[in-house]
Amino acid sequence: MQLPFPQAEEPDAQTAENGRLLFAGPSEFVKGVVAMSGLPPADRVEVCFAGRSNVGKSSLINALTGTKGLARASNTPGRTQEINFFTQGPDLYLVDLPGYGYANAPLKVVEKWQKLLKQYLSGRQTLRRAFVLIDARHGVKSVDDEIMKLLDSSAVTFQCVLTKADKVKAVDRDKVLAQVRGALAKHPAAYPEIVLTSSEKGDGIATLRAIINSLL
Ligand SMILES: Nc1nc2c(ncn2[C@@H]2O[C@H](COP(=O)(O)OP(=O)(O)OP(=O)(O)O)[C@@H](O)[C@H]2O)c(=O)[nH]1
Ligand SMILES: [Mg+2]
Repeated sequence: MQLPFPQAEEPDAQTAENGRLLFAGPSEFVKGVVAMSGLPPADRVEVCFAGRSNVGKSSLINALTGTKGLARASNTPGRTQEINFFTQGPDLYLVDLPGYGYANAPLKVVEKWQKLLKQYLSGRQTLRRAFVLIDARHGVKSVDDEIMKLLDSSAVTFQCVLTKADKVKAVDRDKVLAQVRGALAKHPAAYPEIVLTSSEKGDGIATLRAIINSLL
């Protein structure tokens, strides 16, 4: 029986190669945006990486692009405070979003990010897919569910990416996968495949590259 929300299959050799080639090209930081008025022109396909603080958004962008210091990754939750735009070749923007669900910052600041995040997720014409990152140890939390609802109502297709797969044992991972599948089933905008990744070990990176390439 096919499970709902199966794990994405590994790409065949040609598809994987196309994905590799896309990310073999240069990636460059474009700008960090703090207001909708600052967004770069919507002149290419865009994918974004959303998720709770510290889930591994910036690390995943670094792993995809093979550029360690491109997106700033850190031990301090709430590190990425702007919407950061990166180009990957001439046809694609990778967008690193500020984490949500981080309470340990001044309320005013948190509210400002959340507002911008919501405006961006619901109002960007060229946003082709949102990757919603979920820690493979923790599963979907209520803040994730809220973001998923927002994406449903904005009709932005989102795909769930489990992060830090290297930190979880197989049995625990399967429990979390079941929880994630149950949560995704409630969201019409959820793309029906999950990608399991480790930015540390490289798991799932070739698969994700191929998926992103397929959106161009
Ligand atoms: N073991 C392991 N650690 C990871 C992985 N991905 C990220 N981390 C660690 O998790 C921490 C947070 O990673 P970031 O990439 O900064 O997370 P973020 O989602 O961008 O965080 P904010 O910008 O604060 O929202 C860092 O210490 C990373 O080294 C992974 O695949 N495996
Ligand atoms: Mg970050």
